[in-house]
Amino acid sequence: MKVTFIVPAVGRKPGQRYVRTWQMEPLAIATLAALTPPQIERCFFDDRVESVDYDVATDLVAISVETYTARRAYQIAARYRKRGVPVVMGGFHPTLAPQDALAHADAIVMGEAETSWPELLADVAAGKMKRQYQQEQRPSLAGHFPDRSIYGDKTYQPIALVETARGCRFTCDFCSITRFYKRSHQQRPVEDVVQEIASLDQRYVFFTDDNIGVNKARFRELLTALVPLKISWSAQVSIDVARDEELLQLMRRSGCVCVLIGFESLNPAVLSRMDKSVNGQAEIYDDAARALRKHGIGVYGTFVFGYDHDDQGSFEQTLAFAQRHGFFFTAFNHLVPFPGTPLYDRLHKEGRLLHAKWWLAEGYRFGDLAFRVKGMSEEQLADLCYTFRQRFYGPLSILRRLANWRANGRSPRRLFLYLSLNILSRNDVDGRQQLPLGLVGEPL
Ligand code: B12
Repeated sequence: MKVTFIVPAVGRKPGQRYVRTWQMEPLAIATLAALTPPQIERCFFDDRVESVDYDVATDLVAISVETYTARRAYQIAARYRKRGVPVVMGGFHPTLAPQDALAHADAIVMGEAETSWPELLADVAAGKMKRQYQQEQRPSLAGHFPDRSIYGDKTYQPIALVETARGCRFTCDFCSITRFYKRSHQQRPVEDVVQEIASLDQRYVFFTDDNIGVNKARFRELLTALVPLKISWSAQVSIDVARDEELLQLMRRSGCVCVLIGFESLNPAVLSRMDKSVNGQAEIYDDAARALRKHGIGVYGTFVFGYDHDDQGSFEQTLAFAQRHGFFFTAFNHLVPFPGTPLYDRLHKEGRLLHAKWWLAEGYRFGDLAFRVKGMSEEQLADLCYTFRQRFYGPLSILRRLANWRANGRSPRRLFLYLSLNILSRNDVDGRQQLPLGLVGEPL
């Protein structure tokens, strides 16, 4: 038996290179490859960095699907199913919008795949694949190591994705994680993480955890174990880590280059609406940014716009905040109603969704709003996000943010990272904007 794994792209602008900052190693595929019994032959196409060769014979196709890649996934699935090859889908979108995915797949795997995937493969071998798989309990992550040999010689960003834990306890209304993991948090043993990192070729690691600092004692244990590995790393953390000086010192010693913090908004009314209680009051933001700066830790600040209290002033204020503190990166995102989130349900109930399945809507592009915004038009909000991304990644802003020398420039390597990644992000602002979802004209 032979399985072909596929990662779909969001879409493609004719004649243009794919968004470079999105071309990262797909950890889900290495995880599934490791869970595949050795007697099963494996093949892998990554639509973001190469073309899918539909002529390569296969018995089963397994596609990893996010909401933004659903349209492209369905197009790829249609090509295989036309040839009589069964298609399985898994990942965030099939889990949170199962009926949508089932209309385009022979089977779906909902949630984590550690026990469901081997079960499905056994069913396929016995000729009795079911339509839906979902494991009852969260799997233990101990003793599981991804098989990165599946990546072959594909050209990804030179950064390894490593998990130390999955899930998040917070309940932000726009986030898919809460629903996917049902608010639970599952950790890998620190010795497994260390063993995996020691086996990697890359020395730069992005931890995929949704909040790597959620359990402070375990975070300290992990950081202490990372020190001798001499890696550089980045991860998502919640703002509360910045209150702990000793932890910040240990983070720096263990090779932390940059942390991604979901500040989301400087407006307390918006924070309360989105249920981002962990951020407390926006007035602690300056203290947190100063503490990180003092310890030479770069900040990737992410912000979201489109709540009812947002206006152009919110953008100006946010840009000034990010520049004042010399942030390494920022994301000026508009609010996205991902299916399965409380935000989606609320906007649906209020009749504000422009399309119930916006991810399949004809003509919908990356950067377009999917719901009726209050206080300005959808186009105005989309333009503001684009304009402020351009301003943040403009040449003068890049130079100005070097004033945070400790985090962004203190060594030739750090300076190189800061400049090259900012220039790359600057190029990708245009690469992503108005990116069509899927291939234009290809049937679903
Ligand atoms: C690392 C990461 C990225 C990286 C790259 C990831 C990559 N694959 O190349 C970067 C930074 C580029 C990125 C970009 C974006 N990301 Co991102 N990303 C993540 C993050 C933090 C980790 C992903 C990961 O590797 N997890 C570890 C693996 C092992 O877990 P997993 O993918 O869930 O896989 C398990 C199961 O889902 C299942 N499974 C998955 N696929 C399949 C397929 C089959 C067939 C089967 C059987 C099972 C299965 O099995 C696996 C093992 O249990 C997740 C959040 C998260 N916690 O997962 C967000 C996340 C996936 N990203 C998200 C988003 C929105 C984006 C962006 C749109 C952000 C933006 N505005 O630019 C872009 C889109 C880029 C694209 N799709 O090309 C959302 C997706 C939500 C949704 N409903 O679709 C997530 C969930 C974050 C969130 N908080 O909501 N991302």
